[in-house]
Amino acid sequence: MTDSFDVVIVGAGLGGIQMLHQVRQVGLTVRVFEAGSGAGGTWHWNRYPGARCDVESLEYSYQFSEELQQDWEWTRRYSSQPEILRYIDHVVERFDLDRDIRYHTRVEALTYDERAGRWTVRTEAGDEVVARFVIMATGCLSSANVPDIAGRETFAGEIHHTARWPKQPVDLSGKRVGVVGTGSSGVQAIPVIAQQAEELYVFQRTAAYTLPARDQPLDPELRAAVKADYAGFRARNSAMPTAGLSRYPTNPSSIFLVSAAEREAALEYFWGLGGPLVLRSFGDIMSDPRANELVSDFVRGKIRQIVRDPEVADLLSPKQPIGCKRVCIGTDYYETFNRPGVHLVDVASAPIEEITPDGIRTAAGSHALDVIVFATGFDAMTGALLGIDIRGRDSLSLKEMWSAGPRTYLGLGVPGFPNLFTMTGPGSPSVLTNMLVAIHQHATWIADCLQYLVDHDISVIEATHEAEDAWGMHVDEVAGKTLFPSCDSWYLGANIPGKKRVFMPLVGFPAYAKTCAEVAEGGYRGFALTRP
Ligand code: NA7
Repeated sequence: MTDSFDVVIVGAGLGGIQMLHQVRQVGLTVRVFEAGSGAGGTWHWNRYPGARCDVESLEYSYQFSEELQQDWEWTRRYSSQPEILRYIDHVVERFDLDRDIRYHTRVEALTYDERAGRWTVRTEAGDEVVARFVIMATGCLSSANVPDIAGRETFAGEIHHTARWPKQPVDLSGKRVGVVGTGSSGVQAIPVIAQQAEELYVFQRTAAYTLPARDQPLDPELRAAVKADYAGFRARNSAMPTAGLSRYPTNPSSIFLVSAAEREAALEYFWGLGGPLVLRSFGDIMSDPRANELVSDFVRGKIRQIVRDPEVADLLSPKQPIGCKRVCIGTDYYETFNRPGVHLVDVASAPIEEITPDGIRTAAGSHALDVIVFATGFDAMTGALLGIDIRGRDSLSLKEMWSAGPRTYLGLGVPGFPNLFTMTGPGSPSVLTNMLVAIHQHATWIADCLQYLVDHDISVIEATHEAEDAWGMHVDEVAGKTLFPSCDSWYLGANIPGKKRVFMPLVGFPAYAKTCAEVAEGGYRGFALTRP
């Protein structure tokens, strides 16, 4: 007989495990399927050297349990991947979550049976369960982008992707290593790999802005002050557009209202604070291209100061507006290019043509390598969802429905796909915020919604087409007021060949959270509710 649950959750990353905990509190039966061998999602897979969160640890943590946030002791300003994984394991154990999670189980297909009002969930092994509700907690950055470069299979050495890094340590000492990609993952891995490898070749297509993390042991006074009022700290962060770092509010002044000396002093101050804070030095950086250019130029000046070879400094200097692609937060990134044995290879002017048994050949020449590391990112926001054959009413395929780009209502529901929730889905703030805040808001909203459906004897909830249309226009309109759509980025799907260019996340957390709350208070406006 096929197992049946009230709720199936797909994914046991940070989203899926909080969701599991909250679904249990509603009193529903639940099963979680996870492809990996353990919980953690992003933090389970991204074990590459130097992997570290770029959101401060006091903020990149759960807020659903006061005891948990009081008990857990973060050790650094930014947590390393192993520390976050230890935290996740602790949460799984503390809330006894493992008993409802099936690991090593990849979901392959979801099919809605309209007559029964149930989803059939099929796994790669061919097993099936049925569920009334399905919650997709598949993550925004989980479907690794492996570039289709000719000759990959002929390479005589090892190839690794940062997002599929082996559990056992990879020995790079004395090796000639090539890293392809200079986004956040490459920027974190490159300085650490440079310390181990004999020779390091960095294949850069687009230079990214890397801001110094200024990671350090967590200040015990700050930790104590936050713990003394964690709820207040969370509330203040959630009131910020990016749902974080409320200790350093954006200077609202226009950059053009200050003298050149004042501008320089403000930029130096925010640069010195570390992390992404330089983007908070003036109010018009993300809306006025001329203001943005002044800040971009300030960072380019820093690169010229740090990197000794002017040609290398020039190549490392980004041309696009700062913040348009996600800024990278690094430690000793630019300094690494002063090390002997570290070579920057410009694959914008001379693209990679092929992988040979000996290494990588670009249009300008060949580089002999023992190990290739792809730090080439993800099919973001939609990749993991569309990697599953999801069929709603009338066998409608989500993949077909989203062929012109993802469309949702609130980033939570899709018309034609009843009782299916997309946690941190496209159209919600997700990756433009601290993901833990986005996860908390969605897990709480979905759990409250399930409670409402149970209490009101409602069997089916489904976003309406009207609500979805209006929401899509809203997401576009808000993005259009910013510089985000002005360069190629994974926010737009521009990193994946053939992917439709649509700006996927919603800019601005507080207004979004307010709308979601109003939708719920209004009896789930924009959703059609059906009683049996
Ligand atoms: P990103 O930010 O998407 O970076 C991927 C990098 O790989 C980027 O520099 C790409 O260049 C480069 N890339 C991708 N494909 C190729 C090919 N075919 N040839 C050369 N270079 C290529 O992914 P990350 O994993 O670093 O970070 C993702 C997020 O994780 C990050 O923003 C944080 O939120 C955490 P491009 O810019 O496309 O020219």
